[in-house]
Amino acid sequence: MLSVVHTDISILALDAIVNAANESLLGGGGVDGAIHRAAGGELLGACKKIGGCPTGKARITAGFDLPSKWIIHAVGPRWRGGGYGEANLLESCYVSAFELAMENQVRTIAFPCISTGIYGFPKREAAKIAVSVMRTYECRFDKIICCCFGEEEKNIYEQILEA
Ligand code: AR6
Repeated sequence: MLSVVHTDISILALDAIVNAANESLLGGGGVDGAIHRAAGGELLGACKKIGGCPTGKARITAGFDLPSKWIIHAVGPRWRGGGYGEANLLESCYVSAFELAMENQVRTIAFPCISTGIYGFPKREAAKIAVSVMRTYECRFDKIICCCFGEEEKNIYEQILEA
C-alpha cells in the first residue's frame, strides 16, 4: 500500500525511515538534522563508521532513539539545472534505499521528498520519479509512505497518486 502522510518523519514508528542525507553522512539541516536530533548522538558514531556514501546510493544504520527500527540514509543529487544526470541519480537513490530495505526484511517504510529542500530539485519532477520507483516495489512491502513535511508536497503527491 502506497500512501501520503503529512508529518515529521522522525515520529513515525515503522521498520525503516529514509533520510535525505549528504555524501558525508555526518548530518546537516532539513530532515537530516531532524532525524539526527531525534535518534540521538549514537547515530553520528554509526554514520562515522560507514565513512560516507556516493550520490545516488544509500546506507543503513539502526534507528537508535527513533520509534523506527532502521534509518536508510539516501544521498540524492543537488539540482544543477537538470543536465547533470540529476533525474537518474534521484531514481537510483530510491532504488538503492528499497534494495537495502529488502535485504533487511523491512516491510514498512517512509520516504521524505529527497533532494527537494536544500538540494533544490523541482518538487513535482522529483515526486514523479519517487512514485514511479515506489510503484515498482509496492508489491514487496506492506506499507510505503510518502512523508510530506509541507502542504505543497502533500498536494503534489496526492495528485500524482490519483492520476
Ligand atoms: N520530516 C519529513 N520531511 C522533512 C522534515 C522532517 N522532519 N524536515 C524537512 N523535510 P532537505 P535535501 C522535508 O533539505 O533537499 C541536509 O543538510 C523538506 O521539506 O531535508 O535532500 C543534508 O545533510 C523537503 O521536502 O533534503 C544534505 O546536505 C525534504 O524533506 C541536504 O540537506 C528534503 O529536504 C540534502 O538536501
